[in-house]
Amino acid sequence: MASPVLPGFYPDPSICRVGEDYYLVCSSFEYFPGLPVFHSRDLLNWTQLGNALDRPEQLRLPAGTTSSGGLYAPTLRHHDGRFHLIVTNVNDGGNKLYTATDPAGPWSDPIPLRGVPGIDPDLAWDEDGNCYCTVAGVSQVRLDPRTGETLGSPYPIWSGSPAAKAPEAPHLYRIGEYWYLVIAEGGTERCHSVAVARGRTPAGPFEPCPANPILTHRGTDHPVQNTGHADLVQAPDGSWWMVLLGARPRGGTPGWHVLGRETFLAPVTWVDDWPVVGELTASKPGIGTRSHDDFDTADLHPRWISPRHRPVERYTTKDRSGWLTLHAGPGTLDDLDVTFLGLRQQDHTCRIRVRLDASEGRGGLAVRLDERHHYEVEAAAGHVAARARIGPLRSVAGDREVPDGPVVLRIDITPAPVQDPRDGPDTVVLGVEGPDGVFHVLAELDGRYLSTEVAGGFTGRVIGMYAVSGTVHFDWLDYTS
Ligand code: 6LW
Repeated sequence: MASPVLPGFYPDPSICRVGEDYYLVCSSFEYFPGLPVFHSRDLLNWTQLGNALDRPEQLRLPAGTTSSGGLYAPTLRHHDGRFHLIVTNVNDGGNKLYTATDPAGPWSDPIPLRGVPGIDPDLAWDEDGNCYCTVAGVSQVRLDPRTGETLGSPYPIWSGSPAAKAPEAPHLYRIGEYWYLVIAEGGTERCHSVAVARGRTPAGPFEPCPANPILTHRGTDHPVQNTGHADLVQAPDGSWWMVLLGARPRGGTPGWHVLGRETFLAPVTWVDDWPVVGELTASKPGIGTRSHDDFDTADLHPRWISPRHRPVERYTTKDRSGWLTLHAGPGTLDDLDVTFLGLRQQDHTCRIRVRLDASEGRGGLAVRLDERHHYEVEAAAGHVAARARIGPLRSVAGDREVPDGPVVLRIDITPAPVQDPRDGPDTVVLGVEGPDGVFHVLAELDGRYLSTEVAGGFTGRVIGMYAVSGTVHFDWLDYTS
C-alpha cells in the first residue's frame, strides 16, 4: 500500500539532486526552527540534516502570527554551486531567498524579495543565466538572486485548467525541447490535483497537457487523498520521479486526517513529451517512527520544533545534568508564545511516554493541532490531570493524585474501528504510569477534534513537552509507533 516517504506533517515538498544526492525541504508554518532539510540517496529513505532557518534573525514569526501562519511552500534548487531556497513568510514581509553551499547549513540571512508578489515562489534559470521567479496565480518575474531585485514587473503566464480553483505551487523546468510548468490546482483539500503545461520559453506561451490533471485522487477511494503540490526530479539513471503532498483521512464520513499533509513519491514516465504519473510508491516505514531522547547532550535533534520561537533561556539542558529544563513563558497552550517542544506525530498508532519532574512548576505532555485544539496530560506537584481544548471549549477530562517526585506521563494513540459512519479517526488515551509501570488512564478522547477537518489550516499534530508555570524538568521522551 502507498505510504509516505516522510510521514507526518511534512507538506509542500520541494526536491533537487546534486550528483548522487537528493535534498528535500518542506513547509513549517508557525514552527521554529523552520524548513526541515532532508537528504537521501534512494528517494525512499530520508535523513534530516537540519533546518534551513535555525537562527532567529533568519526567521521572524512576530506577535500576531497564528498557527498555519509563517512559512509556506518553499522551493529548493541548486544553481552555480549554491543551494537556493525561496519561501514565503506570510507574517513577515512575504517572499525571501536564502542560499547555502552546504544544505546542512549554515544558510544565509534572508534576501528580501520585495518585488515578488504572492505565495509559493519557484526559481528557475535559463541557459543565459537569467533567473525566473514564478508564483501562485500563476505569474512570473525575473530577478537577480544575488540582490533580490526584480527586473521588470510580474506578468501572468497561465491560470491553470478552466474552472479549477487555486492555481498554485508552480515549478518551472527546462526538460528537453520544452519548458514545463507544473502546478497544483483545485485547492489543497480533497479536490487537489497536479496539472502541467509546456512552452518554448520560460515565460510561455504555455500549452496545457491534454491529459490534465496528470495526478489527482479526488472522487476515488484511494487511502491517500488531497494529492497535489508536486515537484519533479530526475535520478542519475535517467528515470523521473515526483514528490508531492497527500493526506491519509481515517474514520467514517467525511474522514479526518490527523497527521497533516505528508510527503509521498511517485514514478514519472514521458509519453509524447508529457509527464505521466504512476502509482504512489510503497516505502519502508519512514524516519523517526521510533525515537528516544534522553537529553544527555546539550544539542537537541533537529526534529524538535516549537511554536514561533525558542528562546535559549526557556529551553536548556544546562540546569540539571541529563535533563531538559523548560521554563514557562507568558503563554499557555492556548497561545503561540508557549514553552512547548514537540515532534511531529508520524504514525496512526503510537505511544509517547515522558518522565518529568514537575515539583517546581506545572507542565506535561501535549498533542497539539493548533492553539485552539490540543489534548494534554499535565503534572504539578503530587497531581496529574488530562485536559482538552476544542475550539472555544476547555475541559478537565480526568485527574489523579500521584506520589511526589518524577512521574511518567503517557499518551497512546490508536486508530478507531469504524462501525458507524460517524466514527472518528482515532482514540487518544491520556494517563500516567504508576511506579509499578501500570498505566492509569485519565481520559480517552476522540481524535477527530485534533484533525485538520475540524481545526482547519495546513499543519498536523505535533506531540511534545511543555511548561505553563514555573520550571519543569524532563528526563527522557520516548516515541514508539
Ligand atoms: C501552499 C499551497 C498549498 O502555499 O497549501 O497544497 C499552501 N498547497 O501551495 C500551504 O501549504
